[in-house]
Amino acid sequence: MHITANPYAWPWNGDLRPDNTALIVIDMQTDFCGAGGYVDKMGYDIAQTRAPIAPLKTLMAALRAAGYAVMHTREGHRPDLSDLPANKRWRSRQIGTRGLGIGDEGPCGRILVRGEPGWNIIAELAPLPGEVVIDKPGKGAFYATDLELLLRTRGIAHLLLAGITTDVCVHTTMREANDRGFECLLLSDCTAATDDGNHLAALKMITMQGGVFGAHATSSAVLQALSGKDSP
Ligand code: C5J
Repeated sequence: MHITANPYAWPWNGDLRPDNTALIVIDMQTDFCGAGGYVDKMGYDIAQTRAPIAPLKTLMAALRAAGYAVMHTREGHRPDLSDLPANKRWRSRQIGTRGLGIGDEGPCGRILVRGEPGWNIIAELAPLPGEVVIDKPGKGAFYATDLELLLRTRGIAHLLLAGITTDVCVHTTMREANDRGFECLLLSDCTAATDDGNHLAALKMITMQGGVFGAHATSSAVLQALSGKDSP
């Protein structure tokens, strides 16, 4: 089975099965798409980062019903900030309301700190009991986590990537996964950036060199494939 995608029908080998493919939903946390969260306090428009919520909800339901694994990530740091590099904290304070940065107290609790309200995955896309949730201190979901071990143990070779933001955590994770040999498909309407130009550039980057990091497709192309209608 293939999914209609750009720049090639995905996956490369047509071997798309529920037992070798997982959806990874990246950082759909209040801090990135909720009122009063980190992205909101930085002054970006959360309407952009909320755009993937509706298509993602539909896609997650369809994939779960078809037996595909749905996994989630959360970016966040330990309450004592011992896993927060000083330069990451400093840079995060250079923009936003009153210089609030990672680890500081905001309207949704301490920004990007594990256990705080803003760090939670939004209720609309909450993980189901038993689904994998990866807590990551960095932008990529493979760095300093057990994600690769979990995927390899389950025999997952293909990754559907969604969540926010396209140009930062989603792209970093896609690049990390690609270097590890995972076949990646980024779902263009199930991701978003704080800047639309960056979103479009991130999609374009994927298509270079015959699909340098994999491919991208819409969630409707995935739904079509799940319904049994293969791409040409
Ligand atoms: C950022 C993310 N943008 N989830 N994190 O800092 O993309």
